[in-house]
Amino acid sequence: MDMQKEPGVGDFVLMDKIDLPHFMKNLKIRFNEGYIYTYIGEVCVSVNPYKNKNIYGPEYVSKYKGRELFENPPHIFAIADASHRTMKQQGKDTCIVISGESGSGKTEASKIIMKYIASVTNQDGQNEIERVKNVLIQSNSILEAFGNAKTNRNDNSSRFGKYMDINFDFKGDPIGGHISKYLLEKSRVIHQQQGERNFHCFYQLLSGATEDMLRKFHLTRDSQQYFFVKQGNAARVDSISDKNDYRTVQSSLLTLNFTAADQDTIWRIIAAILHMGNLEFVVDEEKLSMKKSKSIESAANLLQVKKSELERALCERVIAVRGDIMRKEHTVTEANFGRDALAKAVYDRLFSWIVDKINSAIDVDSNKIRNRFKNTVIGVLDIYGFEIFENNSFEQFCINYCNEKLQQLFIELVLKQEQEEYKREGIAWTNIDYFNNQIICELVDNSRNGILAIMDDACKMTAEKITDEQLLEAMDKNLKGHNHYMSRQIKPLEKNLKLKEEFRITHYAGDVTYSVIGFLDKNKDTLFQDFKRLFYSSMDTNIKEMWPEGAQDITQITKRPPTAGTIFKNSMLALVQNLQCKEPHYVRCIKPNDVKSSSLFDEERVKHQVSYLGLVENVRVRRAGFAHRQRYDKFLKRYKMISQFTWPNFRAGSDKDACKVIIDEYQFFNDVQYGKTKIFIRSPQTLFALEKVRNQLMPGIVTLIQKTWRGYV
Ligand code: AOV
Ligand code: MG
Repeated sequence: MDMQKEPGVGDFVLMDKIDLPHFMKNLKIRFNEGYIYTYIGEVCVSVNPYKNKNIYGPEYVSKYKGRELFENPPHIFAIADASHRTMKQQGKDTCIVISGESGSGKTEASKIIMKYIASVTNQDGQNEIERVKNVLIQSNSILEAFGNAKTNRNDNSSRFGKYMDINFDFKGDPIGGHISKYLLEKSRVIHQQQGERNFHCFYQLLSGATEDMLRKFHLTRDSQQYFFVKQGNAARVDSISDKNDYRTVQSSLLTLNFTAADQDTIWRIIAAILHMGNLEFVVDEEKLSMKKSKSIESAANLLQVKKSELERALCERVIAVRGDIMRKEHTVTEANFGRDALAKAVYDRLFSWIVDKINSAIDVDSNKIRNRFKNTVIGVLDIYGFEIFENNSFEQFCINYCNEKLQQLFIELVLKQEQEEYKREGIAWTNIDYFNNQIICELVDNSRNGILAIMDDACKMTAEKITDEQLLEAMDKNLKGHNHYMSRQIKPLEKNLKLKEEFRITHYAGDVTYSVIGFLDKNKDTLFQDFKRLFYSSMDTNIKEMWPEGAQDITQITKRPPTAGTIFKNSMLALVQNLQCKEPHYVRCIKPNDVKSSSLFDEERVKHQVSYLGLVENVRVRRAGFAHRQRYDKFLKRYKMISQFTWPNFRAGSDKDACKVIIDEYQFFNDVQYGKTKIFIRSPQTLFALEKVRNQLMPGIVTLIQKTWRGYV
C-alpha cells in the first residue's frame, strides 16, 4: 500500500497501540511532514494546513476518481469519491458530514468536495449540467459574502449553518440541488465584538462599488462613518480583499440569474442598513423624535418607502386593544430596540431571499431534466463550528447546541453502523465505552425542563414582563444538580462565573459561560408589525416580496409566532432525521493552533479536540477486533495473485471459499473471521503481511502479464 511510504500510518487503525499519545504522535508526524489527511477506517481526519496546498489539481482528481479508499494515500477526494460512487452504484442517498470547531476547515473542505464532484461529472459536456455545476459552485461566493464574517476565531467564519443537497441523474451527473440554511447570526448586523466585523458584504460594497453607485446610495467609502460596521475596529483584514470579493460576488450573481434589478435591490438594502445604524432618537418635551440627519431620508429612499412612514414606524407603533386601533409612542429604549430589530430583520429577510433565489436556479422540479427518472442525492453539511468567545450569548448557545446534536449523530451512527455490521455479518461484538453527550443535548432541548423549554415558558408570560435575570432563576431552579449546568446562584463561590447573570454549560467540547442578558428578547425575536406593513408597501417589488405578512390586518394577528429557539430546535431535529436516512461519510476537522500558523502543531489544543471528538474511541471501535474488513470479491481480486490455488482463477467454490484458501495457505486463520459477505481481519500485521507478499510477487506478475501481452501483439 502507498500508505506505508508515508510518514506515520495513513489509517489510525493500523497503529501499533491505540491510545491518545500514539494518536497524537501519528497526527503530529504527518502534519509536520505536510500530510493533512489521515483515516480512521472510512472517516477522514483533516488538519487545517493554513496554507494553500498543491493537492487538489487535475492530477489528483484522476488519481482518486473511481478508486477505493485504501488504494491511494488518504485524501478528502477519496471521501467525496466514495460518497459519489455509493450513490451512483447502489442508488443510495449519501451525505458528507463535516464537523470540527470554528476555523478548523469545514467550509474549505465542503468547497473542495463540491469542486471534486464537479470535476468528475458531466463527461459528455452537457450544457444544462454544466450550468447546474456552475450555480452550485458559484453560490458559495454569494453565500459567504452575506453569511460569513471575520470573527476572532476565523477570518471567514460561517455565521449560518448550511446543508446542501445535490441531486444526480442515473449517470451520476448533477441535475440540481437545494440549500437549507440554519439560523443566521443576525445580531452581528447591529453589533460586533472587539476585533470582529459585520458580514463581509458591507465592506465589499464600500470597497468595491463605483463612485457613481456610492453617490446614488449616499455613502462614503469610509467604513468608520457607519456605526453598524465599525464597532469591532477591524474593518481591514489582511487575508481578505473586499474589493476583489465584491467583483466575484457580482459575477456570481450574474451567473445565478439575479437580474440587474435584483442586484440593485440587494446593494440598496445593504446601504440602507448602513444608514439605519446612524439613526438616533431624542426626547424633546416628552415627545420622541428622530435626531436630525440625512440618514433617515437615505434609508427610506433606498428601501423605497415613504420617509414620513419610516420615521413614524420607528417612533411609534399601532396596537389593537380589544378591536380598537391605537397609536403608542415608543420610549427611547423601545425606539432603539425597534431600529435594531428592524436592521436585523431586513438583513435576515434579504439573506433568506437570496437563498431562495439560488434554490430556484437549481431546483430539480422546475428543471428541464426532471424526466430522467432516477434522482439520488448527496448532502453536504457545513455548519458553524463550536465556538467560545469573550462574551457568549444566545447565538453561541444555538451554535454550540447544533454542534452537540452533530456529535450525537456521529456517536450514534458510527457506533450503530459498526454494531449493525457485526450483527449483520454474524460476528460477536463487545461495546466500547464512550462519553455520550446525549445528556447535554437534553439539557438544552428536553421538552419538559430543557433550557429552550424554560425560555419559551418565560416568553409566554405576557402579564408582567419577565426579565433575563428571572429566566436565569427559573433555569437554576429546574437545572440545579445537573452535571453540565452551573451558575453563581447554585454555587456562589464558583470562580469561573464572574457575574451573577452568567451560567455555564459543560459542553462536549468544553465549558462555555453564557450571559443570559438578551436571551429572552432574542428568543422572542419580536418585530413590530408596523415595519412589516411598511415594507409590504415598498415600491421595490423584491422588498415587498420579502415581507408577505405585511398584508395581514392588524386585528387578525392573534397567534404568537414560534420562538427563535423552538424554530432552531425543530430545524435541528429535522436535519438529524434527514442525515440519518442517508449513508453518512465523515470529515472530522482539526484546528492545529489558534494563531493561523501553517507550521505550529499546538499539542494541547489538538489533544483537546482529538479527545472531545472521540477520535481515539472511534479508532478503538473500528479496531474492536477488526482492523480491516473487505467484501469477499474485492479481497479476492486484490490477493488472488498470492496463492497458486486462486491465481489466475478459483474454480472450486465461492469467493468466500477462495478467500479461505488464501488465508489458510498463509496460516492466518486465527486472525480472521468470516462474515456473511465480508472477511474481517483482526490485526493490521496480517494485512501488512499479505500486502508484503503481494508487493514481492507484483514485479513477477507484471512481467508475466507483459510477456503474455507481447505474445499477443
Ligand atoms: P470553518 O468553516 O471550520 O470555521 P474554514 O473552512 O473557514 O473553517 O477555514 C478557516 C481558514 O483556514 C480558511 O479561510 C483558510 O485560510 C484555512 N484553511 C482551511 N482549510 C484549508 C485547506 N484545506 N487548505 C488551505 N487552507 C485551509 V466556522 O465557519 O468559523 O466554524 O463558523
Ligand atoms: Mg465555515
